[in-house]
Amino acid sequence: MPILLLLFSFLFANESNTYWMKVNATNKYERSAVANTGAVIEVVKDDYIIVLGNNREKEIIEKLGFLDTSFLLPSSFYPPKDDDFHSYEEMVQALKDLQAAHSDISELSVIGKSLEGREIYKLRISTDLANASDKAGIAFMGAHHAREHLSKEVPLMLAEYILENFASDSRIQRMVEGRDIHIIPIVNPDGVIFDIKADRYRNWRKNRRPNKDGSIGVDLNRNYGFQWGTGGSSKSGRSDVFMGPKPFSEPETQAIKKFVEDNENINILLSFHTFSELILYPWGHTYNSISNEKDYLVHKTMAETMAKWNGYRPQQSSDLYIASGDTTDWSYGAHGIISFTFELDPATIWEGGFYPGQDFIDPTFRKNLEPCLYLIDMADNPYRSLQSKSQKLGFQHLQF
Ligand code: 0X9
Ligand code: ZN
Repeated sequence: MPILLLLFSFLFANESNTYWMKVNATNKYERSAVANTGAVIEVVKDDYIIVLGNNREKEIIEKLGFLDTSFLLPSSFYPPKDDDFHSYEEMVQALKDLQAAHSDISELSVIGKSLEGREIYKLRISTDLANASDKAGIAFMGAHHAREHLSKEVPLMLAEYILENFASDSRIQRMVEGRDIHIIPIVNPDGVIFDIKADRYRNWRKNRRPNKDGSIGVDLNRNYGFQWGTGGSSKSGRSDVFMGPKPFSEPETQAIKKFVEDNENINILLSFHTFSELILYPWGHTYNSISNEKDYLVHKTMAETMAKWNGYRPQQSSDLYIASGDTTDWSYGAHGIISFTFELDPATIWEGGFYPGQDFIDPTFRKNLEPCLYLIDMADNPYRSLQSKSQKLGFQHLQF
């Protein structure tokens, strides 16, 4: 390792001692073996993957014979030019202001509290809010993972776009009249705050649960209660993919569980993450495809349709690597909701990874707007996506 990098790593080593690793795993089986160490796979290429993990996980990967290069990840300073990103407090204020400016068609509520007692907010958009449960529902959520800051900006901008264009755009107007739209930009407030504490990016992923072994944090995207703990997650609190002591052990996943159970009209769910530019659909816990052929085809077709707008790669989650206990395996597996995970921009770690800078916010939202509107449209009957163009009879979409 170059001496300067070594010095930098030493000075700014992030407190969880995370290693950046280039790993020679070349197929989904080798990638799943790496995921099973408890390390996090962040980039998947044909002939290697980029992995973040602690010292123990690095040692196991080394023993497996897969490790190419590694270095201790420095935690950078939070650059002032990233001010356009919303902190938790700024997000809460933005949601309050937005709701107040459009109070006839939106409602702000708290669906639960985080472990440290912070409120998890949900903005609901619909005309005739008192009877919104009778309409087709859709849920968007962001920031399960603390360091994935773009994943909370995109759902906020979607809410802004819908509310600000309602009066002037007849397509948006029809969507708001015909749908029950739920937007939860920050599922993990404690983690989001911690990741920028003292104006330093900390590469934090999990919530802030003090674990029994003295470590901190449960991976909320390994804590959902469908096929929980069946692969690609860890029993060690020190792992970044710690599954937690039991399914739904965390107040944040409990809040989402209750929200989904309370809103039986939800037919489509989209969970935003970053990064890699992917559209993922269940299953994640098994290499098998969804056995209901129609449901499998709906996910695949919708993912491929959306990919034409945002240019992302559509694929089954487990084609990347096995991971169990994620949001979408549960929302589809336990509730039959057609579910997607978007891994937003950028495509690679070389463009900034989790911290690409604020210039990414606007373009990332723009390329994902049409996919989001398409999902809202399809929420009354996602199986419509399987019909030919002339049969669809939905709201009008951009042509490609
Ligand atoms: O691993 C995750 O939780 C998601 N990726 S992230 O880099 N944002 O952490 C992907 C979840 C998709 N599920 C599976 N690959 N099984
Ligand atoms: Zn994530």
